[in-house]
Amino acid sequence: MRRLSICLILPRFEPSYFGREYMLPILPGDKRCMMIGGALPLLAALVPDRHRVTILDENVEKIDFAAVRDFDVVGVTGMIVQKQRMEEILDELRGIKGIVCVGGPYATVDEAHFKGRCDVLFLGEADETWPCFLHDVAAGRPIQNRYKQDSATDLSRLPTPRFDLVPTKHYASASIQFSRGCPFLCEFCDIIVIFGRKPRLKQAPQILAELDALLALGVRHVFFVDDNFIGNKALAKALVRELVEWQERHGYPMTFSTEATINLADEAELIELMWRANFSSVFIGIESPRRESLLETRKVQNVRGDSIDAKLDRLRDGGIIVSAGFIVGFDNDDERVFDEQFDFIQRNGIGLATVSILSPIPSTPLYERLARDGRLVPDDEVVWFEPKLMSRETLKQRYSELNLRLYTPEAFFERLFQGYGRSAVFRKRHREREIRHKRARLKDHIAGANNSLAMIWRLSRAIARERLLGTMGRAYLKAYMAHNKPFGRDAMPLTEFLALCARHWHHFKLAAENRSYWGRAGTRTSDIPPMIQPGPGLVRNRLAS
Ligand code: B12
Ligand code: SF4
Repeated sequence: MRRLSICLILPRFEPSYFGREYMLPILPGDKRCMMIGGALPLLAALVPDRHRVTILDENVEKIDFAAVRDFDVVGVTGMIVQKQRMEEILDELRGIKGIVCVGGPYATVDEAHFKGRCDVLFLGEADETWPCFLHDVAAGRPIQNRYKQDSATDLSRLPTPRFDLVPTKHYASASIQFSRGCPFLCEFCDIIVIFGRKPRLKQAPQILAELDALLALGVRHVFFVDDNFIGNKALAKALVRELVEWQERHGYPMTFSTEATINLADEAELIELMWRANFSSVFIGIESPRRESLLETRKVQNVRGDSIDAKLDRLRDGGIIVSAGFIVGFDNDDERVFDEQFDFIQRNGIGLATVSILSPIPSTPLYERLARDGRLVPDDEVVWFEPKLMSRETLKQRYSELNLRLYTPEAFFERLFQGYGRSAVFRKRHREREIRHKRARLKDHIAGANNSLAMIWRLSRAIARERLLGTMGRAYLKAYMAHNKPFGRDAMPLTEFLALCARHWHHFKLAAENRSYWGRAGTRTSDIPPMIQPGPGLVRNRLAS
């Protein structure tokens, strides 16, 4: 048996709404990436003990290709937005002596794309195939060029991911996966194609062991990267009960967030438990305020029961901040939908709203339908299908405008504080969370003033670089005085407000750069309404270029 050296690579992301690349340098410390990705630490944990594993996240450190060439096995992961960078990395690795493997969500849905670009392809889950493959390599037995598991992974048998191989201090948060799969049927989603509709889950002790490991490494925020945290509500509830006890036992050292479907709003007991377990926010795919568009895309859970507005109010009253995803470009979307989306997001006080253009991912029912109807346009990187009620150009243009409107400082802070002001219960819980947090992290509390000063300096520098210090600085000050200060003792602490400014700056800059949701630059638009040109700075400069 040979002792193998294995290198696992996560390619760089382009700046995107999710990556918060423009926010990270403003935060205290040296944060380089939003989140520790789930795949590599798990794959590393699945490597038999005798081998040596290295994790290389290009979002945190540069890849030294000369060094990578010496490994026996090199594995590259990636999702669809990393396609181009995956190609570049695989080109660099061409001809190395080690075996080049590719796996992950993109390879799984577009196998053909990787033909000839790697030695071995792993499709779908690889929790069983990956260690078997390594075993064969080490034993000098023949290997296949394509691995696909016969059956779905039993998550209750997964080991604790090797978080110890990751430089945790450079990440704003870590990820833990509790379940895979989702019971719903949204037409554009590849989750149900890759992971199936019956959620498979880890056991609570596994999750607690992962939390212990992360806590020991200094991690203070964990994102549960489930496709739908409440895919199995009974077991989610049981886990959250354990999380409450874990937090109490350790003095509330962590905050949590996750992704869930809107029917969470109908689960009063679960919301209460999540609040007690210190879940600060939940990302929900709201997609559209338009009922016909939701029905078209089979997002039926969003039209059931009372209105989405009422559901969002219940979540807010439970102390949970909702960030949400929206989609434009459905067959039922005409040009009025952009105003409807804007009004909905403002009305419901959704500060962090991420709007995307409908994206037919290969393998999804949406992709199949559009292919059947001859409506796919593979050459277009931003809108790679023919919309029904508007042209591709109009969709791009109106999408850019919508993002710019949503992320003017005025619109952003107005909706955010409107939501904050709407629920006294929310504000009370928000304050309680702060107290919990400060008790748990006295050291951070003492560092609070220093952190605020550091953020003011870093934010000012970032804004000044874009020649927007006057305009944006005034806008932030105005937002603080007009929206936050009037709340008196309920007002957000300065560090939290500054972190919000940093978030706003990230979204504003992305919108101004006219990047699409997928992180690639969208088409340039010269006809931007004057109301969203904040002055002689970024927006006009970038968009005119
Ligand atoms: C966490 C997450 C993120 C994080 C990424 C953090 C990071 N630093 O990596 C953030 C929030 C930034 C993110 C953003 C986006 N994401 Co995302 N994300 C996820 C999520 C929820 C979990 C990923 C994860 O950690 N999984 C846990 C690991 C263990 O699973 P895994 O990666 O599949 O790995 C297993 C196998 O695939 C395989 N494997 C994986 N890689 C490799 C490599 C080798 C060599 C081998 C052998 C095996 C192997 O082995 C693993 C164990 O079985 C997934 C959904 C999901 N369930 O996976 C979506 C998902 C990956 N995201 C997706 C998308 C589309 C996006 C966004 C474009 C928007 C969106 N819909 O959320 C943005 C893009 C951001 C950008 N432009 O930069 C899609 C990808 C579609 C595709 N087929 O490529 C997914 C599948 C969800 C979806 N359908 O929307 N995302
Ligand atoms: S609810 Fe989310 S994860 Fe589930 S099928 Fe719909 S988009 Fe996919």
